Amino acid sequence: MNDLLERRPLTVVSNRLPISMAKDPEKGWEVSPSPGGLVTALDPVLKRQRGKWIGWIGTEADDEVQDVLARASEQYPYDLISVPLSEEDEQLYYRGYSNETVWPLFHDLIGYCKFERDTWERYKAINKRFAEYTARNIDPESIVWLHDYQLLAAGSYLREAGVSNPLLFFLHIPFPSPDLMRRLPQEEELIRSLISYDLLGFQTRRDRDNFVHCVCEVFPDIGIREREEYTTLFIGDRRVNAGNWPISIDYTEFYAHTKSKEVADAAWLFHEHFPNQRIILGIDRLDYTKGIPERFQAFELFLEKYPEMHGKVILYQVLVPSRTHVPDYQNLKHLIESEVGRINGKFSQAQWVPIHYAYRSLGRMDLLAHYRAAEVALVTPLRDGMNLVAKEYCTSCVDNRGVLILSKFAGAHDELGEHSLSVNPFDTERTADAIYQAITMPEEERVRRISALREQVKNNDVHRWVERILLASELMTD
Ligand code: GDG
Repeated sequence: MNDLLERRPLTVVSNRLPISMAKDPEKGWEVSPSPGGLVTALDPVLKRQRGKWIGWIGTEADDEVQDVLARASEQYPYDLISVPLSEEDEQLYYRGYSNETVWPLFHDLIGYCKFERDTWERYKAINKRFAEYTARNIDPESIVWLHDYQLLAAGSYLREAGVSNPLLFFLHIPFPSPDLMRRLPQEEELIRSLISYDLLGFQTRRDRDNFVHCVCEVFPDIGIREREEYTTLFIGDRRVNAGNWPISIDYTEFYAHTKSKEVADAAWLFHEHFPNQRIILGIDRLDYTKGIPERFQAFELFLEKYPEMHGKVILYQVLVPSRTHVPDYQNLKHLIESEVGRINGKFSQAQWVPIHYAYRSLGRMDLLAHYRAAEVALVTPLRDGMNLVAKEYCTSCVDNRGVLILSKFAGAHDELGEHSLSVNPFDTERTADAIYQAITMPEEERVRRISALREQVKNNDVHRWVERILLASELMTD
């Protein structure tokens, strides 16, 4: 890491703090790391860097909760500052506008979008609250780095609160095309807020270009300068930079842990439950963007087209519970479970059940063991900002046997598309054939592809991601 960056404090602001709390009736409050891609990516970085993380703890923060949080913070090498949210705030700002308006719209799934005034009003109010807590807690010289779709409106409020620090924003999900963005009644307010940041980071070149085009729709007379690394927009007296920096994982840590004896043993044990069968793995948060029903249809067609595979291949699908209060997610869970039952009912034999389904979060060691034991990973989202599971799987194939089947609509496809089996998840037939190709792929081709994929992740790990973004911010503020 560059010296300049090491010296500069960093404040990260995101909807959730990197820990969450739950009250056990017997043991009292328990604190645990929060699940999800953002924490996976930023935790190793903030552990090295001085600074603060500002966010919501995930529950109503009374005095007792604040005490537990203060004690938990002592164990962290950086400060944790909680922004309080009430039950109603959570309902309207988080479950409402963030997850029922922005999330589906930005993933091109407009059919799931709800456009409601009260959720928008609360979204603005909470973004303002995040901005105020940030303004109160930052050091004058610190870089302030906000994250993700829950805080699109915070930029304007930060500037209104007098914050003149360099402001960075990273969007973890895709940025929609102008055609889609135009449907959002609050398009102009959100774009105005986003241009309050000095530097905006996106996962892919397409997201960066979509953002630039959307800004041009709202401000037709702006100046634009294109550079390889980022685009600079000149809007009145403001200069706003937008780049694409794909997020990644802590490759070295991930690889070393997966190679360990304990993971090797756990992987062996896991595989022993399915003797003489090849394991195809799916690991996803339960979300309609991840394309699970479509994946099951492709697997079903694979079983229909290639009956010689019966008894030899299983699909092991882990679904991590997510947004369990949102009706669309509850409906999706029911649909998935009925599909598992239907497909298993159609094909199962005495010694073989084709789909194994686990609805829970795996412990870290089990997660790595699943990756290591699987001969194929099916990563087939309908749309995804990046998809860290794809990168984790490639890294975990320490025995060089894995094949990655990857959706064209995952951000990770820009980096991993060439050496994976690239599929359109809406194309059931070709996805089914890709499963067959993966299972029957000659050893030499598997090794060549997975080695190239691992190398790609190794050379572009999460430390490089952070360095590139912070370096870009330094170049622009000097
Ligand atoms: C958002 C964007 C973007 C999953 N199951 C278990 C488990 N996980 C961990 C994985 C991975 C993370 O959760 C999931 O990351 P993804 O990137 O796949 O997906 P999102 O949560 O939707 O993340 C996404 C990301 O932000 C980062 O920018 O890539 O596009 O949607 O790290 O390992 N972890 C454990 N048990 C599980 O069962 N311990």
